[in-house]
Amino acid sequence: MDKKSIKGLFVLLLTCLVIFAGCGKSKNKGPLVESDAPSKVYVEPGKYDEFYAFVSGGFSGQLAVYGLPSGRLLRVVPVFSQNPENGWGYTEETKPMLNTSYGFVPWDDSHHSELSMKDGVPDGRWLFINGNNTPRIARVNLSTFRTEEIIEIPNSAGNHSSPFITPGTEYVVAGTRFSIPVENRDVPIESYKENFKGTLSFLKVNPSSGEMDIAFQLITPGFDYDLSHAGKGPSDGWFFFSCYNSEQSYSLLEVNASQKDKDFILAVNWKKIEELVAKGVGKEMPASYVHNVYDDKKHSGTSETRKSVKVLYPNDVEGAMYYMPCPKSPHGADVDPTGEFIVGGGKLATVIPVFSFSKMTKAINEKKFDGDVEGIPVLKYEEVLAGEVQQPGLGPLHTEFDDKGYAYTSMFVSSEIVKWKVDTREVVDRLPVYYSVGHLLIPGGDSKKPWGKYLVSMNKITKDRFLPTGPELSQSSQLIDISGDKMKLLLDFPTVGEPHYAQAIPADLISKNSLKIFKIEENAHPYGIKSEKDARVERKGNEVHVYMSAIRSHLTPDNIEGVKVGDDVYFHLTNLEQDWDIPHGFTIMGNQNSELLVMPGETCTIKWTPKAPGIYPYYCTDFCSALHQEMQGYMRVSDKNSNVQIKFNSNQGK
Ligand code: RUQ
Ligand code: CUA
Repeated sequence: MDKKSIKGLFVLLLTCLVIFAGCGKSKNKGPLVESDAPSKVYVEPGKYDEFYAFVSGGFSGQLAVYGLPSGRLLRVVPVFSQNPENGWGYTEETKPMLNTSYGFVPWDDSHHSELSMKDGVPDGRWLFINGNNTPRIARVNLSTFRTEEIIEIPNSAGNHSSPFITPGTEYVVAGTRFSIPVENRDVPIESYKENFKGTLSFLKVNPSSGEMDIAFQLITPGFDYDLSHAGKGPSDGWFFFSCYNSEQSYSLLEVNASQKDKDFILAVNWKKIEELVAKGVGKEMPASYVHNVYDDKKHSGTSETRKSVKVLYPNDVEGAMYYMPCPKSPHGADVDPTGEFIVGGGKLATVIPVFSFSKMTKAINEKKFDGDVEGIPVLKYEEVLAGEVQQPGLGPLHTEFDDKGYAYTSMFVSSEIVKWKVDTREVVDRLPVYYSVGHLLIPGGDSKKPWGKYLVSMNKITKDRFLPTGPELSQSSQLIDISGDKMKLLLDFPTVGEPHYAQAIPADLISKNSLKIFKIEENAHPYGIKSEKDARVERKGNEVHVYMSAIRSHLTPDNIEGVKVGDDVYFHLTNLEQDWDIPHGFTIMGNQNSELLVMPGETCTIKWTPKAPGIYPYYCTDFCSALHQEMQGYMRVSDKNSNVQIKFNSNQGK
């Protein structure tokens, strides 16, 4: 949610909140839930949830995984931010994953999680998530729940309309929120109109490995490209990007970018552009961006810099891009399950415009244009509009769909979810949420076949929903039953970071493929060992490599001598366990790095540079066994000039 741009209305909302909060010391904030609500969210001990929900972390930069309907937090998957809890971004193996053309970037702002799809339906293989600040897209493998790829997006700034995907996971997209000079260079900001451009990047996804590669980049007028969704069914082959600031202002946007009555949704015929590119249209532009891949046999990431990107301008792709006028500062651009309707969420609009794909193609064929922007024709609003949802509420942002022909739109300002019928656009139900919803999710809710049943409202303001925890409150999500005619509130649950978008999928599509261990015989880590007897310490100049094993309940070697002040010591810890859920951890006194948390069959490396002579205990940090506290060892560090030789003990003969 772009809070600033709707400040005025927001103030109004706050006033309402104040009035609301002040109007009673009642303990019941909002409607009481119905008496059957507890049984609908209660997941018996030992039983599993029905859905996995993958919730973007917003400013945490991570991805959180919850069970629905319980709202239980199952896991936080580190993506763009370092995580000392398990060493992500601290270990030698994972540091390359956070490399960018700006150097090592330990944080990002992740807004949208998007599941891979097959035939327009989430298939549970991968999850894509955007890094908003340092433009990147990450891919998480849903059998390991680990980030295995991060690719940077050149010529982009504020990678917000991303990483939405096509129905067959052919492409993920990355549209820039901030227009900037392409290529980026030193120009006066006042030269915005002349020099600043938007870019929409299409990344090809390898169907077997999932690996991404920037296929082409469209250079577009200098607007703010906010959100997007792919067409499906009849509209498969098209992509729809909402954009605001068609005023092209570069200061006081909350006022200056709200001047026009309508901004746009940009319709892009990617299939047509794909054909043009195959014919050689477009040109390579020098660019520098980084592609990082994690190999789960080598248990290591590698980072590679790429040097050019294929760009196309509007006049290269004539007949493949059209602007549809959309009231007013649109945010969400959502396509219904049939693929016929495109819903715009105008943050400041009083209606929800619903565009018709068939009318759009007709208008294109009949050239029903209202001029153009830098060569991109603008279609006439009435010619592409199916109709408007009247009086939906205030501040429509995002729309998801159920399996019964209904749409659900989040209303930030009036703080409610509004249910309406897609084909008639008539509002049939509304439910207040607490408070100020941003995105909402329905399992499969942006796909061809939504599973429906639940809706999660991800609210931006928590206020009085939970016990106070000082000035900072965790964000609140609300689970809503949408199986009947009327929406019913079931549950509030706190979430980590600041969730923006999230997606959910039936549990068995993921759980059946979930990996339990890494096979030790497949461990191809260059410093990995296959058994305790291979454990050793080697000196190479001032580098000391400790090939260490961990297995209940011993770290081998557990005594090391001959390390000197100023040495770079690399602890390569291999967990020899081959049993599910038996990690071992590692740390050493004074370690100015994170811990290691090593899964069965895996090898991880932490670098340590001792600064003073002495004895340094190390130990396993994960309570792995009855003798976990015995899983310890000593490192002797000698003076720089000492002649103590490398010496260590192994566990042989024990
Ligand atoms: S969002 S402000 Cu409404 Cu998707 Cu990021
Ligand atoms: Cu291994 Cu505790």
